[in-house]
Amino acid sequence: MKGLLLLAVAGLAAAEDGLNAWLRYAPIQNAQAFQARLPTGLVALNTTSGSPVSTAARELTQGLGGIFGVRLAASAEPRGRNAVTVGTVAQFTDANPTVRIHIPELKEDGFHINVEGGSVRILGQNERGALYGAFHYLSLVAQGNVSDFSLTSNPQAPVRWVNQWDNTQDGGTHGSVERGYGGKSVFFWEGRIREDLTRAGQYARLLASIGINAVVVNNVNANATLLHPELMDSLARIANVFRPYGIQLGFSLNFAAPQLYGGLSTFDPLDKSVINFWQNVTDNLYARIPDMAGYLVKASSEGQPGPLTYNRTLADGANLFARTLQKYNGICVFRAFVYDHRNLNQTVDWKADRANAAVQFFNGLDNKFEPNVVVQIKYGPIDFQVREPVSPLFSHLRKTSTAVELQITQEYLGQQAHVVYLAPMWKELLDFDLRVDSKPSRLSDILNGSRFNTSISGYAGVVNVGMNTTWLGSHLAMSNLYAYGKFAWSAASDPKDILTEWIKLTFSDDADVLRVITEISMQSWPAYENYSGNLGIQTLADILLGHYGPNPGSQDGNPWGQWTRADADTIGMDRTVKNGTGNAGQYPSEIASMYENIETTPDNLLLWFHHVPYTQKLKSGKTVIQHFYDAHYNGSAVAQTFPKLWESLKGKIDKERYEHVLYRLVYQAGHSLVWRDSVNNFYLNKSSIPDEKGRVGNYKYRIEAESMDLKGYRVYNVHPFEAASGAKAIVTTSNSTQGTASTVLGVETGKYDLSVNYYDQVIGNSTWELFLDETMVGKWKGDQEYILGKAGSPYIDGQTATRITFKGVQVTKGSTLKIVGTPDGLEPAPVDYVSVLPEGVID
Ligand code: GCV
Repeated sequence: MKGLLLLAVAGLAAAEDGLNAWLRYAPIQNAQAFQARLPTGLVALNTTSGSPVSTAARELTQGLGGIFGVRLAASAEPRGRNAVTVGTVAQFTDANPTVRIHIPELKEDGFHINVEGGSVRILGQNERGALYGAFHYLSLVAQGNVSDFSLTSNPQAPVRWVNQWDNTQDGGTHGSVERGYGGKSVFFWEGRIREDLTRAGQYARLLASIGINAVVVNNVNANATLLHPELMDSLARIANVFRPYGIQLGFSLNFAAPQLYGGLSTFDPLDKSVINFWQNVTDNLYARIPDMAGYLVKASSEGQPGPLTYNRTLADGANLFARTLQKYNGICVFRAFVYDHRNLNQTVDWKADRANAAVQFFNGLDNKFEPNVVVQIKYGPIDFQVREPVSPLFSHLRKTSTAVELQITQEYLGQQAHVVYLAPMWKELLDFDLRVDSKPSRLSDILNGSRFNTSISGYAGVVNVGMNTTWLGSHLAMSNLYAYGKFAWSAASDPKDILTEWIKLTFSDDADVLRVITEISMQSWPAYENYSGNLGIQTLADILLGHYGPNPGSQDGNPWGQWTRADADTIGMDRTVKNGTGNAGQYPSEIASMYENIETTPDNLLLWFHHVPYTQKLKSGKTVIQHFYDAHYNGSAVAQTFPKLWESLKGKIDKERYEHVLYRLVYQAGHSLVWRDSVNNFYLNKSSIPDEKGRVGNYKYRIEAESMDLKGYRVYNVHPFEAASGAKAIVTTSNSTQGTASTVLGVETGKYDLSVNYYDQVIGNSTWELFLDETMVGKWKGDQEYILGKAGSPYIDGQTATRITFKGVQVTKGSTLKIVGTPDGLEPAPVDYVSVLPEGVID
C-alpha cells in the first residue's frame, strides 16, 4: 500500500496498456488521509454469482482496494454500518423491513447513493441500476470525492446501445471490424464466435460503467450464416459474458436471410413463409438468450437487401421483425440510413440529393410502425461528416420512437490516428432546436421521449473496439467512448466536465496532465474541421478508398452523393427550395427559412446549403476561398502544437502511454500538413484564385524530391495530383533497386529541422536513410501500418502521405543532403520532398 501511494505521489505511474481504460482504480494522492471516512465492510444484497449486484460488490472491493488499499470484509449486518451496501431498493427493503428510507423516484436503471462517513448505500431501481451506482460511486472516490453526499441519477432514455460493426470473418474489403481501427473483433474469429471471450467481458465492464445497456455484436452489413444453430449457441455464450454487467445482446439481421440462409425463394416481408422463417429465428434466439435486447436492421441501403426489393415500405420491413419480438419484449431498431448509391447522378440532375433520401423514404410512415420499433437515425443527413446539420428526419417522426446514431470510431474523423474529441460536436447537435411546430424541440428532448411522448427512444453509438489493448487504437480516443456513455445517460452533460473526469480516471489529477489533455482535446475538433473541410463542405477525405486522407476530388462525379459541386467558379450544394434540391425545406419552417436564406445560414454550414462563387463573402468579411486557405493553415498550425504540449508531460504519464500518444500526435501534426496542402492546392487549381497571403503553392523551405539528383529513383506523377507537393514524387526504378536522391544545400550554416515527406503504403516496409554529407541523420521504416490502426492504402496518395522530422540538425552551407531509399515488397520507397526549416518554422 505504502509503495503504491509513493508511486502515485511521485507521479511515476507504472506502465499501462490501456486495457482498464478509466477503470484503473489507481491510488490517489493523499489516499491515506481519507481512511477514516471509508467503509470497511460490504453488504451485497444479492450474492448470486453472475448477478449485476454481485458484480457491483466485486467492483467495490476491487475499486476501494486499488484506490485506497482498503480491504472490504463481507458484513453480515443487513444495514451495513460503516459498510457499503449495494443492491436494489426492493432487496434493501426485504433485508431491512423495519427501516424506512426516503429515495426520490427512480426510473428503470436509475440509482441512489447515500454516503455518510463510512456508511454508504448504493441502491438501484433494478440490479443494473445498482451496478451503475457502484461504478458511479467508485468514479467519484477515484477522483478524491469522499465527502458525505446523497444523489439520485436516472437515465434520460431506455435505449443506450452500442453497435459493433464486427464481421464474422477477417479479410474482404473491411477486415475483421468494418471501420474498426483497434484490431480484430473481440467477438468473432474465422466465421465463429471466439472461444475465449475474456475481452468481450472486459468490454461489457467498461460499457456498464458508463451506463450502456446493450451491444449489437455483429455488423449491420450482416452475415446470414450467424443463424446457424451452432452459432446461435455461441451467441448465447456472449450473452452469458455480458449478463453480469447488465448488458443485453443485440443482433443485426440480413434482410435476405430467408433466401440466403433459409432456402426460401423470397424474402418479401409480407410473404407468409418469410414471416414464419423470422418468427422461428426469433424463437430460437430467445430460447437461447431469453433477455436478448432485440434486432438491428440495415435494409435497402448500400446494396443491402430490404423491403424495397418487393415494393414494400420500410415500415413493412421493420414490422416484420418487430412482431416476432413482441412476445419477448424485444425491440427492432431499424436504421434510417437508406439511400440509393447507384443511380444518383449529379450531372443530369441538379436536384438530386442523397441528403433528401431518409425523409423521402420514411415519408408517410410515421404512424405505420409497430410500437416496439425504434428508427435509428445518423446525426446528419449524409454520413458522420465533420460538420452536418441535424438530420431533418428527427422532426418528421413524431409517433415513432427514434434513436440518434453517433460514431465513436472516427471513420471520417481521423481514424484514431488524429486526436478528435467528439463530445463538443455531439453537444452542439443534441442542443440543436429543430423548432417543430415553432415549439422548443431540442434534439435531446426528442431522444429522451419528452418532445413527442415516445417511449423507447435513445442513443446508439457505433464503437468498433478491437483486440488492441487500447480498445479503439489510441488512448486519447477513449474519451469519446466515455463521453458517449455520459451523453446517452444525460444530454445535459458538459463536454469539458466529462473530459476532466475522464482524464482524472484515465491518467491522473495532476494539474499539468489535466491542462494539457484538456487543451489538446478541446481544440481538436475545430482544428480537424479546419484542416479537413470547413464551411459545411464535409470532410474532404477519400470517399472511394479508406475515408481517411485528403482527396477532395473524390466527392464528386460518382453516385455516392457526397457532392461538393466544385467547379472553376463556384462550390457547394444548393439545397434551397427556391433553386436547389429542396433539402432545406425538409426542416420545420423556422429552421427551413434559416437554411434557405444565405444571410441566416451559419457560415459553418454555408456550403452544405448553398452553391456560391469562391468570392462569396462570409460574415467575417472573408471570401470563401480565402477562408478555406486560412482555415487549413490555422487548423494544421494548431495540430503542430499538440506534440510539444504532450512532451511537457514527460514523466507524468507512464512511459508506455506517453510514447504511444506522442507517436500519434507527431504523426497527426505531419498529416495535418498533408491535409492543408492537398485541399488548398486542389482549390487553388480549381479556382485559380491565389492565396492573399501567398502561402498556397509557394513553399520556400522545400526541396522537391523530383528536382534532386536521382540514381535508382525516377519521377512519379501522383494521383490525385494534390497529394504530392508539385504533383510529383520519386519512386525507385524497380522494387529491388536502391534509390538515391541528393542535393547540395544552399542554406546558411546553422541548426535546422529537417522534415522528409514520404509515403508509407501497405504493400511493403521500405527503409529510408537521411544523410548530410556522409553522416547519417536518421533511418526509418515504412511500418506505420503496424502502428496506426487507420485504413491502409496501397497507393501513393493522401492516405499514405506522411512526414518525419529530425529536429535541431546542424547543417553546413554547401553540404550534400542525401536520401537513400530501399524498397521492400511492392513499396518503392517513395519520397515527396524535404523541408529544411529554420528552427521554429513549420512548413
Ligand atoms: C457498416 C458508411 C460506412 C460503411 C457503413 C455504412 C453504414 O457508408 O462507410 O462502412 O457500413 O456507413 O452506416 O451502414
